[in-house]
Amino acid sequence: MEKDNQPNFISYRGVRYPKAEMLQRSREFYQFMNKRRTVRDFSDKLIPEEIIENIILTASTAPSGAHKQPWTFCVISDPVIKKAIREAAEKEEHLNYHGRMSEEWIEDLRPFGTDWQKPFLETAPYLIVVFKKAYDLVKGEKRKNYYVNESVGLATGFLLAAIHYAGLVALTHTPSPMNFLQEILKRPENERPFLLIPVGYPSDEAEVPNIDRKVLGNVLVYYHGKGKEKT
Ligand code: IYR
Repeated sequence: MEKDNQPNFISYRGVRYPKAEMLQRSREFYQFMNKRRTVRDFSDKLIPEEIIENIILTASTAPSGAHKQPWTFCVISDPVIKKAIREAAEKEEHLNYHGRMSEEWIEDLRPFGTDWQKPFLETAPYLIVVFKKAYDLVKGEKRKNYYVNESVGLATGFLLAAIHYAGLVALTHTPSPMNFLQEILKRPENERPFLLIPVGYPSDEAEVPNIDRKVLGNVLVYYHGKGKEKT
């Protein structure tokens, strides 16, 4: 085989810590992440653009199928575009809340106090619209992407963690259907909207639902063999 076809590897030792420090770091990171809450009530206070850029750089470190990084993050601060997005989203949500969603769904949403009105789409200083790229367009030619939903979901998870780490809040908003985002933002045909994420500070009066997370026993199942040693 030609040398050019060989994979190009470089050494990697990772980041390593003594065991006690690992334990402490893992506990502290959990405690920090457990403070993240989805917020729907935003302040209009501005955020430096560099913070948004660092958050998106972090999101873009996520693993992806064949390292294709099949995502685009559109950052909107233009009040005219925010208004257009709000109007289009509210039109769809009005239909959702008045017949398109099942009674069970409406009932499941009751604890969150949501309705068809989405003022945060204009109040939050930035809207980040995550697009997934079903395929890449390289000089007009289609190039396949792999595990696109998994990849973009992972990147969005990293994005939310980075937003929290910066001391900001976000809402993972899913207006449905959301093809209007592709039109308003004039995205190319290979991009499809994935999530709409308002980012900012919580308003001074912000409240969140009084809900708990599942305990470990309800999300973790061990399969220890007989030979398991406690390390
Ligand atoms: N898209 C609607 C409804 C909605 C659906 C789910 I699942 C939520 O967790 C929250 C809301 C809306 O944005 O109101």
